[in-house]
Amino acid sequence: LQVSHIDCPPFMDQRPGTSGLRKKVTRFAEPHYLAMFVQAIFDGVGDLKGSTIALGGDGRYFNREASAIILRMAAAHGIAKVVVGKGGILSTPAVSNIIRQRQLKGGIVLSASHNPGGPDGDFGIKYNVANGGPAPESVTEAIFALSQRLSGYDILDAQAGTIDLDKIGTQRLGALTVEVIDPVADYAALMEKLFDFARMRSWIKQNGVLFDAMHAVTGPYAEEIFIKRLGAPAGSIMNFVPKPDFGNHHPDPNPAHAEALMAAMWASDAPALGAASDGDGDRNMIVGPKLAVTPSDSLAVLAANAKLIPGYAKGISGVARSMPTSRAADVVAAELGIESFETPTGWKFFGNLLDAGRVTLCGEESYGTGSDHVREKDGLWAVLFWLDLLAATGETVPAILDAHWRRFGRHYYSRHDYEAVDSAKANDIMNGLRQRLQDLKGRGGIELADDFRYQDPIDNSISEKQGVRLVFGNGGRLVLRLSGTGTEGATLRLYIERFEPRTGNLQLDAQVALADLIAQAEDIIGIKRLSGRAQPDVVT
Ligand code: VG1
Ligand code: CO
Repeated sequence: LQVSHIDCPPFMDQRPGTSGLRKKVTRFAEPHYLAMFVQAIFDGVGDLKGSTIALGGDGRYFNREASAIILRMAAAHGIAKVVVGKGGILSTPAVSNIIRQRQLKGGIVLSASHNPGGPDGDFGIKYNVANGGPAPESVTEAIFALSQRLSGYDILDAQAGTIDLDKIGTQRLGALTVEVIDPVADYAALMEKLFDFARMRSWIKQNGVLFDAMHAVTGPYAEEIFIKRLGAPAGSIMNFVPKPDFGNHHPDPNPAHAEALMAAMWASDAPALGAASDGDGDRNMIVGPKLAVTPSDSLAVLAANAKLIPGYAKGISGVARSMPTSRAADVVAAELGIESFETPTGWKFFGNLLDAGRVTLCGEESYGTGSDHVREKDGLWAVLFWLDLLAATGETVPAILDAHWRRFGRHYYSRHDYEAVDSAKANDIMNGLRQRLQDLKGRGGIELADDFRYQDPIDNSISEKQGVRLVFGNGGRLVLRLSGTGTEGATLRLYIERFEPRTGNLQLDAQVALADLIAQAEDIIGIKRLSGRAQPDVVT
């Protein structure tokens, strides 16, 4: 009727990476590029006709244009209803929650997460399935395969009308129902079920909190939760007005990119807790006065103390971490007598374990932490967990970490990123190391040298070549992998870890504690030598 079929040859570069398809905005804005990928999603997922899905994004540049195209394509595809956040905005964990609470078929998230935005920045799109989590590899591979042989896409003609994304309520677009919802309400209600808001409210009054939304999607969520529901003073949130270009920053919550927050937390009048989240609200950084918590430690601390939090008072069933994440959580799991799992990088690998009830908490070294309350990592959730933990114990962030290390020992940890390396060079470095794995075993204290292979314990699916691990007899570890979220050249990530027993020196600076291993990594792998880079671009 009002549907057009647009003929278009396939784009050959639409393979989803660690977390959906990410490209420069300029690529996404090329005629038909986004639409062809959306068609691949609709066909690749299969049975979307007559179903309801969610749609939301982190508000970055091109978010609204993309939303409008997707709605017209949803109408053309015969999708019955789309639940979309006001203004096209929904954080990644909020999408996950909406899919679960409303029992939707799935959802589309428009985000390139921690990557910079704006007309010259990045855009991204990813599909989440009915459990609320990122599509598993079987689905993303099916989408990719389709994207390579599509000959066009279906879209409702523009004359059929438009949706006012700023008007809450139900509207029609052809045969499609579009429900525009408040992006924050359901999510905030979920947080109230998990944490003791009364206790946190009085703690904030005494100790103060500072949350940096980095001009990204968590601004409105933080305003509702910290200011309105927890009574924090107005100055407790910063950069909380979302901007399409994130104020020209990387919306990446780490000490290198959240500079303003770090400065505030190093000042003499710093509040007791500082925190930040990323573009789409699934990452978190926890900071105490003059101290940033390593994400791997954060996961271990949350696991060790979960029983103090109302939502986890019954205890946790198990913990999962991505392979490059430090083994601090494993030590806690062993002590608690619960299972621990090591998965490839990317939240999609936690979904089956969470669904099966085998794990309650999951985490990644890349400032990602989450639980079975949704099927994505969740930035604000992690901040509230720490806040509630501080309120429950009356302790400070440094005291909690100190006590943790004294009980379990400390996993000194750092990640060195070499960004936008020439792809051929980066592949040579990776493959050169892979070829030497057999030789490396048994040399220089290396006990295990392999390319991580994961077999999912629930559906037995296998994922290979997930990163090289060199494990030393003394508990040290070097990991090298290529990023799957970049949009320029290749990014090499080197992860360095060393275990210090509880009786050892627990108060060193991580770079100092790891200096020998870092030098050994250069001897063995030679990233600097082979890439010609003098230093990593980002050290976390
Ligand atoms: C990075 C992180 C990974 C994370 C992924 C998505 O992937 O290392 O742990 O799951 O980003 O996070 P990669 O392949 O670049 O190392 V987000 O918040 O950017 O969606
Ligand atoms: Co993110």
